[in-house]
Amino acid sequence: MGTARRPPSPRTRGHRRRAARCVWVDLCVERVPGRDPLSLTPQIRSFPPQAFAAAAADADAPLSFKVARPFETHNCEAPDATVATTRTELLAMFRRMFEMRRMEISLDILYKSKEVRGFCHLYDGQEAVAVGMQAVLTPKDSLITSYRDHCQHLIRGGTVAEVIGELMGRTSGASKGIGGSMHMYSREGRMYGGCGIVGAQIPLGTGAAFAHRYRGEDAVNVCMYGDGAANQGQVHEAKNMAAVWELPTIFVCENNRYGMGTSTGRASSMPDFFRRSPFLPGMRVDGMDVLAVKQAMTWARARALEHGPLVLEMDTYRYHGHSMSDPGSTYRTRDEVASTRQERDPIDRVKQLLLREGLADATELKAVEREVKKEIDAAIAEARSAPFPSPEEYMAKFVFASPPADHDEARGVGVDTRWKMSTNPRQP
Ligand SMILES: Cc1ncc(C[n+]2csc(CCOP(=O)(O)OP(=O)(O)O)c2C)c(N)n1
Ligand SMILES: [Mg+2]
Repeated sequence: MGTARRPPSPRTRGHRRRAARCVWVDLCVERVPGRDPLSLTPQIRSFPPQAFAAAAADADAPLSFKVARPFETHNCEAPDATVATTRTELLAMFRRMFEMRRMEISLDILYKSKEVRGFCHLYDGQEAVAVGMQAVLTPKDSLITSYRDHCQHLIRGGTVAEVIGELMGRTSGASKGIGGSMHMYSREGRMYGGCGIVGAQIPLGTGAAFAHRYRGEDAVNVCMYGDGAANQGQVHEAKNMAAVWELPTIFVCENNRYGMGTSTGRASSMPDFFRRSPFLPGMRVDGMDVLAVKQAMTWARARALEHGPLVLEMDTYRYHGHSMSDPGSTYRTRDEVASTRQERDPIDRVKQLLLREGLADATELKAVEREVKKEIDAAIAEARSAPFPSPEEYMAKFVFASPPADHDEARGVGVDTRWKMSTNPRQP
């Protein structure tokens, strides 16, 4: 590794910090009105606000709302509790979250009718986390997450058809139908998965943040993990390195209150995940409030670019069980799930806000829901008509190794690098 590839030394950090500060000023300029709500970039597919094309002339007039639950912080000051938004953005957030909910419920049905097989981890209940983040992230930022990744693919410019196609094992899927539910991926959206090994994405995300800094990009990495994964050793190793190198990493811990059937109270000796790393700033956010997530993310992104890593704990809730094999009712009561739906549902909260403030009426919102349902049905139809990957094209290439033509000379294919095909007793 040459000098140019070394991480920033303490001596160069000041310089980089100053560079990052200028960058943020530029981003602020770029982020003023004119930008479509929740869109990443015209090149990347994202939610088109056509449903609201006929919106009132003042649809983009500035509005502000105070978050209901204060931010709790560790090692830092909290951002302002008043969030700036517009009617257009709120409608877009409502539509986007409804789209995610409908997609996940449709996948549940497709799974039960065996059109989707394999692993399947649904995101319903947690939509506000993804959508609040989407309102802030730019195309240059990158994101990596666990196996609960369908909606993260959407916020990085992916489509519902790609998610459904992937789960149905079709070539139209995000990973060409060979990855399945846990392996969404989008190079153009800088969405690096979709990781099945609990916690494995955290060092990878830290590496992506290193790459952003190394290349001098004005970008952060959003590194997402669950409350269960928070107890993994590699999380702490990665956070330490991110802190030493002042990497622009936003560690987002989605605390949905349960791991794979175990509550945080039983599995974590210290379930205040935002306080877990004494050396990192941390903040707990109401992850069922999309505006609170947006505000937290705006603050976190600016801070990470200027000062390096921090932790956001999103206090959220998962309606479905851990995966399709978990009914989700053996370690929590039905009452708990029902009362969370009733009192904290992220979609209902935005809907009520829109209605209460006279920003939309019930008929308008119903029309949005109808439009989304049609869109999801069309994505299912598209997936059904797409081909399955052919074994020759995919399985032989990515799953099974075939010996190279000069296999007798091939080295390094066994545990012993001196191993040769001709000495393999299994070869005829
Ligand atoms: C290294 C490793 N250990 C165990 C598992 C099995 N496993 C899969 S998910 C999970 C729980 C993770 O819970 P959490 O991080 O809270 O995420 P959530 O499923 O709630 O989104 C476990 C133990 C795994 N996939 N990888
Ligand atoms: Mg969890």
